Order: sequence, then C-alpha cells, then structure tokens
Amino acid sequence: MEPGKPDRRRFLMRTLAAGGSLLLSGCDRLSQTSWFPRLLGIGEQLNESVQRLVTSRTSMAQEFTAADLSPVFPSNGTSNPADSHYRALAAGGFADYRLEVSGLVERPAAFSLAQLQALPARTQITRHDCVEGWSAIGKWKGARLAALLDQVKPTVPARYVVFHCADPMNRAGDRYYESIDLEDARHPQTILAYELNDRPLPVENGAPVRVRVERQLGYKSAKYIMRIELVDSFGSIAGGKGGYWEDRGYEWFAGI
Ligand SMILES: Nc1nc2c(c(=O)[nH]1)N[C@H]1C(S)=C(S)[C@@H](COP(=O)(O)O)O[C@H]1N2
Ligand SMILES: [Mo]
Repeated sequence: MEPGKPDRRRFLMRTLAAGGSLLLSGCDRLSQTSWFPRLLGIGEQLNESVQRLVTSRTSMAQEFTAADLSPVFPSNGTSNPADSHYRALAAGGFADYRLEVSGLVERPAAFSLAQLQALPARTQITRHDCVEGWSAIGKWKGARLAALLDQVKPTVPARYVVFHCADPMNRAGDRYYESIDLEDARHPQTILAYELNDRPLPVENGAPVRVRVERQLGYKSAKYIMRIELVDSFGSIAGGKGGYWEDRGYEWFAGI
C-alpha cells in the first residue's frame, strides 16, 4: 500500500460518517431529487474515491422494467445540431454517417450505422439523471463500446475515450465533447445507443448514435457522436478538462 493511503482512507471514512452517510443510505431515492447532484461538487478526487468505497466501479447501474418507462423521454441540451454536415446526414437518413475511431489504436476505423448495428449489442432500461434536476427512464439498445474497442485495439498508453459531437454549443463554434476512462468504456452497460424505446434514436436524443454511461450523470452521455478518440490525457483537447461542461466547471467524474 502506498504511504499516506491509510490516512486518506480514514479521512474519507470520516467524511462519509459526517454528511456523506446520506450517500450510503438511499443513493437511489436521493439521486431523483434536484439538490442531490450538488452534493457531488465536493471535488473530483474525493468524489471518485468515495464512489470506489461505496460501490465497485464494475457494479451495474439499476435496471428497470417496461412498466417503469417514462411516458416521454425528454430532450435536453441540443435538440437539433446547427451544423450543415450533420443536417445533410440527417436528411439522408444517416446512410452516409461514419463514426470515425482514431488516436491511440492499432486499427483506426470508420463504422457505418449498419456496421455499428452488427456489433454485439445490449438492451437496457435505465434511469437518466440530469444535473438540472430531472430524471427519466428509457429503454436503450446499442453496440457495446467494449466490442468496438476490441476491433480497433487501443494501444498500451491509451487511458481515455473521448467522444466528439456534431453540435456547436456557442458562437465560437465549440462543439460538445465528453470523455470517460477505459474502465467505464468497457463496462457492460456502456453502449453506443442507436435505439430509444424500440425505435431508431430520434434527432432530439442524439441520432444516429449517442453513448450511454449509466453510472454517471446525464451530461456524460454524449449525443450526436461523430468521432471517438483514444488518448492518454485530454489536457490538449478544447479547455483541457475532458468535456464541454467540465471546461465550464462540472465534475469530470459524475458518478451517481
Ligand atoms: N452532444 C450533446 N450531448 C449531450 C448534450 C448536448 O447538449 N449535446 N446534453 C447532455 C445533457 S446535460 C443531458 S441531460 C443529456 C440529455 O439527453 P436527452 O436529450 O436524450 O434527454 O444529454 C447530454 N449529452
Ligand atoms: Mo443534463
């Protein structure tokens, strides 16, 4: 064990015993309330360590049944990317869409929608929790990101998966992007979703492909994914914090 680790652990346990014991008592119920996500703003290091103490990172997010589905799955953030290339792809039913996979991989590739749909898939009914204070339950089907990674073969230095999106977020033209580590990328519930509630993913929810990162808050689940990049650090990408909202103060690790 590294020197200093027991101290840090004691500190974490004290933190949990103080206010954080709420985290242990009813994560599920609490995460449906709008104030709960604000508790997560206690620093990324601490948040991630607490998460590791409370639940293993290989544990599964809760899954629901068809009876639990929200009548309408809302759209939040971008609902139709203001980008001419994206609009042209959408007008063509995404027949010309290609998901580029580049960076620290042995075999860079470009996947059509049909090729993504041919990868090993997973269907899951999960709850999406937005930091703005709403939740919704939807049924997602998509390619397992682990299966795509097996095809492109990340090289040894690769640590993070970056999702580059089609939608410009401001007048400067900064586009939405997000990132997760390889552990989350290979998690069985991490999928490149192309269906919502048994229908092709609507444009409002990220067509043709959006990621689902079920054990983290909604903003990690990037919509309109155009390119996936494997990197050893995200320090040189955009604002350097690993995501569009992270560059503006959100936590990179948004475990729920
Ligand atoms: N490309 C892109 N991805 C995005 C967003 C966005 O604006 N652009 N918004 C995020 C936020 S804050 C949430 S809550 C969810 C919303 O997904 P939905 O539109 O399917 O409800 O997408 C996330 N992924
Ligand atoms: Mo959100």
